[in-house]
Amino acid sequence: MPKALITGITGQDGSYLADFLLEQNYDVVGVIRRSSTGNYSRIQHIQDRIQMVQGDLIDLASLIGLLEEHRPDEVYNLAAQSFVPISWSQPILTGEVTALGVTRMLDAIRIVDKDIRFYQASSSEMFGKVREAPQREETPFYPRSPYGVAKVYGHWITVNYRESYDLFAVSGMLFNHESPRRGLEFLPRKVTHGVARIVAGLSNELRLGNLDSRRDWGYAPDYVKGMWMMLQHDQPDDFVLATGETHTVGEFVRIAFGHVGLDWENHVVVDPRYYRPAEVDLLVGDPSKAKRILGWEHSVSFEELVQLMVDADLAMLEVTEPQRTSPNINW
Ligand code: NAP
Ligand code: G4F
Repeated sequence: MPKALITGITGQDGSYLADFLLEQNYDVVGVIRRSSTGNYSRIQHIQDRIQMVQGDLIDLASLIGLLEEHRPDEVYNLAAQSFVPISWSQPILTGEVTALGVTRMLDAIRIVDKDIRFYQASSSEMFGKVREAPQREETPFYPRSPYGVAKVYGHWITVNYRESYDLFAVSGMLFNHESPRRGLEFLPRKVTHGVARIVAGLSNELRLGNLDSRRDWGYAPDYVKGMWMMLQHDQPDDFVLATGETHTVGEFVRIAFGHVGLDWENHVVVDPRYYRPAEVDLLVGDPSKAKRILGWEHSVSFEELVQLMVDADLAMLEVTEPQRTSPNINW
């Protein structure tokens, strides 16, 4: 049975990757950082099928200890301070975890067992103020946030350890991917959860920032499969995973509200509090290398994604069908 160690297993991607690897009959070890609250809601359903172990990307000794004790075949480094706005208010923490954390894990692998295959969760945020569209593996980076800068470091240190120490280390350059397990602070989930709250009568408005930026949005379970495919390939290499389509935040909002028969303009308030010091205006990826070499493709369209997320949030708030579809609800 192959063994995988996942950092960030309590996050959106870590939880879907654990689901996927269990289906492939992996032994899954999930790294949890010490917390007084212990929020494991995304992995509750598989808690008895995975090993949860304590470790932190800030602490090299904890990573070396975990690799020595569990001897994984594959390490998926998904842990990060991943919320872009926080990276301006906590830039050093973001650098410690999202940038230097990658070096700590790579060093732990170099010290303990150079045969461990390593996946780094790189990001389309590295392209930032984009130099070309669509963005591909060779597109030059121009990050626009401390988070993006940290991810550029994580990408290059992964390439560097591959070339310096002959590690099987790969960087997945993933465009935005979403799901009902997405954190509530990210735009897509903020919108779909906000719509469900309005339908449930818990609120009447949704305050958002820039409606004009464009993203290439896909469905998270498709993307975690792509991570695994990269580690099964015979050569370590870097890949873009994306849908190849781009949509504005405004389009996401319109479809989400439209799905429950509401006009977004009656509910959305643009609040400059959510504007960013520097914005990434346009992301659209070219996934053709991943398709050609790995056979990877996305399976859920943009519209399907928005709708499945709204439906999941409605179900979570236990909103019934008549309430959802009736345009005559008195808010
Ligand atoms: P997420 O939901 O924010 O999860 C982040 C995970 O990192 C959580 O499990 C968190 O643990 C853990 N973590 C944070 N700091 C840590 C530390 N110091 N030591 C150990 N673990 C720590 O992120 P996601 O959406 O699943 O994304 C997964 C990875 O892909 C991230 O690296 C992200 O930057 C990258 N990425 C995401 C996207 C996307 O669209 N989702 C696109 C490109 C790249 P707690 O639960 O304890 O907070
Ligand atoms: O959903 P977002 O917060 O995601 P963002 O910044 O694109 O980053 C996500 O995707 C990256 C991959 O490209 C990951 F690396 C990263 O970890 C994260 O998962 O914001 C999307 C867009 C932005 O342009 C933002 O300005 O939505 C805009 N937006 C407008 N109003 C808002 C809001 N974003 C948030 N979070 N909240 C708002 O109220």
